[in-house]
Parts: sequence; structure tokens; C-alpha cells
Amino acid sequence: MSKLVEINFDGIVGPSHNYAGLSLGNLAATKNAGATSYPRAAALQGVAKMRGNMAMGLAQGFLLPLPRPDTGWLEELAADPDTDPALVAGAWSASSMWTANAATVSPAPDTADGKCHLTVANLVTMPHRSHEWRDTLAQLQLAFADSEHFAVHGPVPPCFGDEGAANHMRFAGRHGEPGLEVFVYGRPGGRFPARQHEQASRIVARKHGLDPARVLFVEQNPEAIEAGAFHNDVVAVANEGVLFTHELAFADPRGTYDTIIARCPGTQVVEVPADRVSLDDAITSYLFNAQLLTPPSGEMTLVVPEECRDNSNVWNWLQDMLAGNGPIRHVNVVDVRQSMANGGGPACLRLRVVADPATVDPRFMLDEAKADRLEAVIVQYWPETIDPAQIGDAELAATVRTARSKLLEALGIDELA
Ligand code: SUG
Repeated sequence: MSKLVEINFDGIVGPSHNYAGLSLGNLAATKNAGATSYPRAAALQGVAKMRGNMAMGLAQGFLLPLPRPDTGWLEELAADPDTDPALVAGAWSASSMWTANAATVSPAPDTADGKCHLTVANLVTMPHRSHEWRDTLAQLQLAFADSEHFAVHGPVPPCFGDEGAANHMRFAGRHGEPGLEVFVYGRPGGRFPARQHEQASRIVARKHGLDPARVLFVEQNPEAIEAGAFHNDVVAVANEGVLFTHELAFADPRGTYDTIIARCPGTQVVEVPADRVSLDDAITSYLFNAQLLTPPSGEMTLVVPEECRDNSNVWNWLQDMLAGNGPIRHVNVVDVRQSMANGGGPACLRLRVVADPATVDPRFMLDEAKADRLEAVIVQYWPETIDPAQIGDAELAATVRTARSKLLEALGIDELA
């Protein structure tokens, strides 16, 4: 009997969470540039989401905030704080919270050597994200140190942008069975950057030893990128044998669905038509940046952000979907508004790893008692607010560093200190 299950590793929202407006093409982040952030509330919202998923009987892990501000990076860039405020903000960004961009993961049943492969994302397109990978890699090497079961790879070399699992979907009858891995890339040349390069996806697939017959490379619809879908997971999400997608997610929707169904027979496509939910509705509500989960009951559940309830087109569509006889049986609503205001929904906040939880370093796995511990540290040490004008402040930097070290201490993860 396979012990492989899907484990969601959520990023704990870091103490420097702020709205500096660094991500061109991410409309929420641009809109909220300059607003005051609430790092403590943000991190607590994240823990509450994890608790909700654990309550469904699902395995839950987490990844830690990276050391911020990243002064080593500023030194490498010879940045002058007076003239390079965007670089300073980049050094302070808490963007590693969106662990869907931490790595691409190919579970053991898909790979040639029967190990679960992870490639850390290089995130080269956005300066504030391009320096995440070193510390993320160190963390992945620790959490997935069991080399009998995991192979952790360094980043795809530049210039090919790789944004990790946000542009990767996997179809399988059950998580523990061999699957079809679908890599979605963007074609450059539009108004906004296409962050996932086709070559990066191909390199990851080769490094992971995937069987070419069970891999697909699909182009994202340029119209979706123009509308603000800077990652494919803003317009589509997959789980086991279900693809939940906006009609305008892919450059060739029909061809994409047909090939997925041909290669992974039995896959059901739940397509939301643009005349019910526009691309704009999808991007402001993050309907597709939902977690589509299979709890032990087997009743597939969509975990959507509150913003879906605020949008009547989206909410009405969800009610109609539930009333029908489709494969998605429940909708859970979560409050991740602090993350959403930077363009990160429930699905951005998690990295899916299909593995036996017993093979993961237990310090990265969550239970209720540890969630209590996380909350206590967050309440005591996370700043309540950050005004972007405070970025660069020495006292705040000290607060942010202390907060992270108290968290590491509480979890007994000294290696990353
Ligand atoms: O890369 N926001 C992130 C949001 C990432 C969402 N992830 C997925 N879709 N999987 C980004 O654009 C905002 C940071 C700022 O502007 O300060 C930011 O990086």
C-alpha cells in the first residue's frame, strides 16, 4: 500500500511582509504599492489556513521565511540605499512566502530513479525574487535531506526564467500513482513579463528524469498574461483527475484539454466560461488560485479566498457548480487578505509535495501543538504594521531578524540560523 500523499508546504509569512509594489504585471501588488502592511495579521492568516486544511485530515508542512533584509545581496549589487530604493525594498521582500514559486516538484512515481525530485526556482525575472533561491535551496536540502527518497536540484541557469510549481500541473488518478506533468510557459513580447520560459520547463523535466510520454509543454494564453495572470496558477489549477480552468487560460484550450485527457484518461475538465467569469473577475478574485484538495473523505474541496465571495459573478458561478454534479464537491473560504493584496492567493502560499510524510524532516511538518507555537512566536515578535517608508530602517531590520531567529529557535531549526 503506497504511503505517498500530497503534503502542502505553506510559506510562513515573514516579519518583513510589505507592499513595495515590486512586481510588474501583478496588478494587486501594483495597486497596493505604498499601503501599510500587517505582517502579524498576515502570518496568523497563513497559520489559520493551514489549520483549516489539517482539520480536513490533510498532511501539512511549512517552509520558513528567508533571512531579511538580505544585506549580502545588496553588497553584491553595490547598491546605494539613497539612490537604489527599489533594490533596498527587494532585499526586504517577504516574497518567499509564496512557496508555489519555491520549486518544481516531480513525485517519485513520475521519475526515472523513483525519487521525488525538486528543482529550486531561479525566479530571475523579478529582481526582488531573484535572490530567494540560495536560501530556499538550503531549506529544501534540509527538509528533504533523505537522499533515498528525494533529489534536490539547484536552479536552472539564467537566462531562462523559472518560477516553479506555479506553472506546473500534475494529473494522476490518485496522487501516489504515476502522473502526467504539464508545464505551462509564457511567450515573451507582451506588455508584461512572461516569467516562465519554455526552455526552463524543458530543463526541469529533463533533470527530473520524466518520461517524455508523460510530459506536456503548454503555452499560456498571452491574453491572460496581459490581463494580469503573471503565473498560470492564477487561471488554472489541477488535482488528481480534475483540471479547473478559466476558458482563456491556455493559448490552445481545446488542444490542451484533448491531449491531457488522451494522456491521462478519465481526467475531467471543469472550464469556467468567460461570459460567466471574465478574466478580470478571475484575477481580482483569484478563483483559480484556489487549493483543490482531496481530503480522506474523497470529496474534492476547493479552498478559495474571501475575495471570491465578494465578487457576485464568481460566487454565483461557484454556487451553480456545487448544485451541479461535478467532481468538485465543496468550497471552503479562507481569509488570506494580506497575501492577496500582494497578488498571492491560497495556492500561491503552498508547495505541493507528494511523498511519505515519514521521509520529510519532521521539523517541517505541522500539527496543532506546533501551530500554537508558531502563533505564539508570531504574536510576540512579528511587527504589527510596516509602512513602506520604514523599509531600510535599522531598528525595524533588527526586529525582523529577531523575529525570524525566535521562530527558528522555537522549531529547533538551528541549521538555517
Ligand atoms: O511574484 N508578489 C508575488 C506573488 C506571487 C504569487 N504566486 C503565485 N501566483 N504562485 C509575485 O509577484 C509582490 C511583492 C511586492 O510588490 O512587494 C510579489 O512579489
